[in-house]
Amino acid sequence: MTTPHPATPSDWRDALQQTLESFDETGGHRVLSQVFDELGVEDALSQVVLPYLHDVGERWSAGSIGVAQEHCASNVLRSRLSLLMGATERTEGPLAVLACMPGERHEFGLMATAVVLSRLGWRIAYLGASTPTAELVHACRSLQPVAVVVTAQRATAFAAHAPALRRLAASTTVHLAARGATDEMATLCGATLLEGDPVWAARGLHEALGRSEPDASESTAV
Ligand code: B12
Repeated sequence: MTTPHPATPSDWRDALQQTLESFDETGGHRVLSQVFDELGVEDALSQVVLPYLHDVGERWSAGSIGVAQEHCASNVLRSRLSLLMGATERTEGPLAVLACMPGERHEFGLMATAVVLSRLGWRIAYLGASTPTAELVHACRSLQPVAVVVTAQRATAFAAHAPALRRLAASTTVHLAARGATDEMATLCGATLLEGDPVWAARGLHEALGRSEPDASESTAV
């Protein structure tokens, strides 16, 4: 029996579930190559990969899959997003510094934003999971980015570092994103909220800073 070719975003997510959650990493990579190819990177991230991650978490918290399956799926997706982040080497373009707040290890949303900004012509300094605030400030002092995006699942992660974020916001635009980012936190930190899904948020950030359309010829799916 052959598996039907996925036709809808839900079919693609099912295909990821069938491969990654039975530890078939090769099959999972194959599905990812196909979906990036067929839907394009942005739609594949927005409609398939990020919602799939959400579903994985729901299955894991409902006990229908174990932590090993969740880790296997996460690792394959992380390696793929890392490849996409490195797919464009730029020496010009606005620079964004992206980091998760201290203690925060959920980084897929931030990685997706990095991928999209990069494809829109930005240079990215990706500092990744659980970045100490002092290191973030130090990096920004030397890199002088146009924008800084910081993420946290919990609002308290922003609140605990509000003074440092406020100081940073005096020299660049600081954007708070992900579940912990609220109006209250943005006000407290002198920052701006970056709302919506990571793909749309990247487009919004790009438009807000008045940049031109992407040079799609430089971007390749991996
Ligand atoms: C993968 C994953 C992990 C991985 C992360 C690996 C990695 N390198 O990122 C690992 C295994 C490390 C992990 C650890 C933990 N996790 Co976890 N994890 C997940 C999972 C399955 C996917 C998260 C994800 O990336 N989703 C994709 C993002 C894009 O979707 P989202 O989180 O819904 O975000 C939405 C918005 O907030 C926004 N957004 C998110 N990020 C960004 C970034 C930007 C820039 C923008 C603009 C927008 C944006 O976009 C999304 C809407 O489209 C979720 C399940 C879920 N339901 O989300 C659980 C989940 C987030 N984890 C959870 C928990 C409890 C934990 C742990 C505490 C488990 C434990 N006991 O150790 C630890 C905490 C680690 C830490 N200190 O941060 C809970 C959180 C519950 C809560 N409300 O706080 C969830 C929801 C699982 C669940 N159903 O219980 N986790």
